[in-house]
Amino acid sequence: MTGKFIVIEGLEGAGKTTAIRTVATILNQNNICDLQFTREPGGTPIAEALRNIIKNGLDHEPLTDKAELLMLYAARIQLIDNVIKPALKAGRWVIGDRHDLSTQAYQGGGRQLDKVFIETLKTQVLGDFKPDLTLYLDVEPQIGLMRARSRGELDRIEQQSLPFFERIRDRYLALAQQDSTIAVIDATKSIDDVTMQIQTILTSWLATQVITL
Ligand code: Z5A
Repeated sequence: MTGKFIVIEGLEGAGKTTAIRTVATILNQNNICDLQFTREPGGTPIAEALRNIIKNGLDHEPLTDKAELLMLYAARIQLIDNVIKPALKAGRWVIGDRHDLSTQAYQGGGRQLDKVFIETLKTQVLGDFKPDLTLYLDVEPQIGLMRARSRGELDRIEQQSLPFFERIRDRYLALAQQDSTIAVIDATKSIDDVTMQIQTILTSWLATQVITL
């Protein structure tokens, strides 16, 4: 009896926080109540310390793109080995706020780091571990950034220019086309509409799963 790993992805301001609540509600309605929530980077003490450096830097030392990538994978494997895999093994379902697709989109698309370099690292660190289902909330960067920036101060990544976020969105969409476990949700719509889209996708996906409760 193992749990499933569902991930919510998207640009900042796409509505991941609301979507996570919606997913949890739908799972509860299907009698899946033993849930573990994670966020990336983060979710363990070491991974949270790395998150702080990735988001805010440290002592004005420039953080190189490659070091950022390595920290993301260090944080991810801490979370996978210490939290996600034990939870799945215990039959708990895991709902992740971001996972590896973020790295493919932000570091691969946004930072334009070498594809082979990222792929090699991913294979070495993660092996064949991947989410059972990813819900990608697709939003134009202008809309997402407007929503997110109304909240106040910007972190290291949020301070990037619009073309950076456009490259990320392009990469997300390209990757979603190649992977049937990634569902694209139109997140430019109202919160009610986005909730309906999630309900439809998740309900039909659940119907295809062999679930032992
Ligand atoms: N990052 C990376 O580069 N590489 C990686 O591998 C990983 C991460 C894993 C994490 O920061 C940063 O790390 C992130 C990517 C990078 N940086 N950026 N940029 P974070 O966790 O602090 O930030 P985030 O993941 O982008 O979260 P967010 O900005 O809070 O986005 P959100 O959760 O999607 O937004 P929200 O809080 O759900 O919604 C924002 C506002 O919009 C809120 O007021 C909502 O009420 C409103 N909203 C939401 N949906 C709607 C709709 N449909 N209509 C109208 N208004 C809406």
